[in-house]
Amino acid sequence: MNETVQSTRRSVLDIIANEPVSGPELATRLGVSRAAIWKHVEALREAGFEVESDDTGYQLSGIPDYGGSAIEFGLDASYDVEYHDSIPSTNARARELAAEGETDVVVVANEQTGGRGRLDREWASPPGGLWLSVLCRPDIPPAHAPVVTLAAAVAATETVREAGVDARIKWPNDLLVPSEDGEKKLAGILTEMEGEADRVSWVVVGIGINVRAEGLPEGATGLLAHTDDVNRRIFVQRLVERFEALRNDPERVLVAWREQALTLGRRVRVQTGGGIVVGRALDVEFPGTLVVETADGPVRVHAGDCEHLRPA
Ligand code: BT5
Repeated sequence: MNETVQSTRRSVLDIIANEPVSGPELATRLGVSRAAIWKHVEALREAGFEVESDDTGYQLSGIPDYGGSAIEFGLDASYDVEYHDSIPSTNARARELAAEGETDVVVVANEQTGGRGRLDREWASPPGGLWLSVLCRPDIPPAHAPVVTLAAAVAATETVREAGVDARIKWPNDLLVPSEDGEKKLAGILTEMEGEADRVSWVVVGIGINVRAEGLPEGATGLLAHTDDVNRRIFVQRLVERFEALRNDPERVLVAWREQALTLGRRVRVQTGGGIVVGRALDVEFPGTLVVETADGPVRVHAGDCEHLRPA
């Protein structure tokens, strides 16, 4: 869909959301023909929106459960949403869009058939989950990019908690739900980017949040194991809105990250490119560095796989 069509369609929905508005009036307000209005309404119906029409005009009476237009409708952030019932990976698709010069797009899928974690690990993405990738072009140096990932982790945690599930962050960006039989992984984040020496060109932040508990590997959990109902449309909207607000406010990201962290104060074992670091996690510093108190003093870890250990 081209941009004008998409934005006109969003405007039609906004106008008919609360009261009936006639075709001619819509046409005048949006500066398009009456035939064009009719086509937009038909397209919206095909996308699952219920639009009533009578003598008083068109009025919105139902929103589809999920899908691109459904997520865009009522989204308070300037992103286009591209939806797929099934796709290999939303990150791979967002990278393609980045290569085409796009920005401010959220790719959402109901199912991924080739979902990926960090270091090319597999990410199980059965139908019904929350699999999405946000493509943006922040004006930051590549070295600051980790803070964008932390922003996504905070946004995801806050949205999950709002949905009634007690998730916390494991450094750098896993969401875990503590339970009697240990801490289970609810969500993961995979950030990919391209940049020049001093500026990021694009960032793709892939967020995977399990909804159902079935079809997941050992040690994983889904939102529905902890709450009765999840409205994925509203969930994605709130998540994207929070992410957008946070990524422009790095100071708040760190403060909020510390508040939501499960890792700080814990004994950890971090597998880094340069070896294993064991000790007590003290703090996270800008742009996302973990400070670990080891037997040889504090060590700063920039990237790695972190494991929470039992207290010594
Ligand atoms: C991550 O990697 O945690 C990042 C996952 C990012 C997934 C999103 S979904 C939307 C977007 N599109 C993509 O293709 N990816 C992103 P990592 O820290 O490397 O963790 C991967 C490990 O988690 C695997 O090796 C498994 O052990 C485990 N795992 C796999 N699928 C899982 C799931 N659905 N829930 C919990 N754990 C899982």
